[in-house]
Amino acid sequence: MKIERIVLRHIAMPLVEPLRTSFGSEPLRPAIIIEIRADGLTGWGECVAGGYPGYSYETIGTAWHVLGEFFGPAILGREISSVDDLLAALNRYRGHNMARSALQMAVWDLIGKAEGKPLSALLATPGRYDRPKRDRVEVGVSIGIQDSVGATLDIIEKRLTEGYRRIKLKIEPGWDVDMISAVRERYPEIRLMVDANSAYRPEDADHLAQLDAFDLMMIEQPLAHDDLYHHSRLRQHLKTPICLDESIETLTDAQLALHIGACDIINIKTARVGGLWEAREIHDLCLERGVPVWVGGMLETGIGRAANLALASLPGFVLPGDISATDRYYSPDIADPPFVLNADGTITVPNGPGLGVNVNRERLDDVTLRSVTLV
Ligand code: OSB
Ligand code: MG
Repeated sequence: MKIERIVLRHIAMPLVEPLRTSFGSEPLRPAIIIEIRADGLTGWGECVAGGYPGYSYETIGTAWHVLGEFFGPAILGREISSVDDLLAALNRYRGHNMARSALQMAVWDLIGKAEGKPLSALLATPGRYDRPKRDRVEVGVSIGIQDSVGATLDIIEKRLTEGYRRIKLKIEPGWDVDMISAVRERYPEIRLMVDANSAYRPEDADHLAQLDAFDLMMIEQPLAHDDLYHHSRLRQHLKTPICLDESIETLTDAQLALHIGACDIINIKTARVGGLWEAREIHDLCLERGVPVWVGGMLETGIGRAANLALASLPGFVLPGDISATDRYYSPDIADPPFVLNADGTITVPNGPGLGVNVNRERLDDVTLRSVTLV
């Protein structure tokens, strides 16, 4: 397929409920929506870089620059018929995983549409796994830092009533042991985990060990993104399993982390690792090693959410993902149909061609701040 046109749209989506983490919160979720045209087909991708370099060094501005000046031009007018072709075209560029991943998502969508296959089937090629992919995946919900313990208990109650069966709470120094203790007292049985987004230092090890009392599924990314070494030390000090998010940007990061015992679990985010291809490679490594993985979220619109669901259908994703229903994030979303929670706490994996969602162009226009067309 010859790539004929690429459109980048910088959008701002009002969040139903902003997510406060240890590095802040954004009431308007920015994203770059990529549209690529080839052979009369349209592929969609979503770049989840934030408005500021908090979770990642990438921002909407850096992604706009890199997509418009380098990654887009590298495939424009070229024959791209497989993900391999895309990887080869981008091979000479380093980093910028969120921008890279968004373009790759659009290429997977195009290929799925050209072949009439859902993304989940493209990812689970015949013979690749000895277990079948799932058609619905277990999901959980991520709850931000609230103003009070009471507000936290209320929102947990609301999420449990909605049918979520795994709760993740964002923590930071000053918002951890007492809050979690109150939550555990009220809900002794729920599947509970915490995410620190790198808010602690190695000296906090004894403090973090107090969390061992609360039967948490895991603590996600307690220490700095570039500090596998102290994660491996901390792991010796805690009973609570350690999950890495920010620290794992490549397959070799995952290999090193497992080799030195820096984590028990990995949160795989397609955007953070540079694409679905790379996400699947890390999944395959962990599957082979018996390391549990789950699909992380970046408050995606329906476009990125569809990709997350397809990824989560692979057999190694044995823990619930941060893939909540559409109404937890956007009302309305820019893609249809909305994703809804099934009665068993799962979401159904799309099975239309490619991502399996329809972008509503009118709604997309409503939230677009600027756009550029590469031809
Ligand atoms: O650390 O997992 C994180 C959102 C933005 C940046 C970082 C993170 C998150 C989430 C969102 O936790 C989870 C979701 O999309 O529901
Ligand atoms: Mg995280």
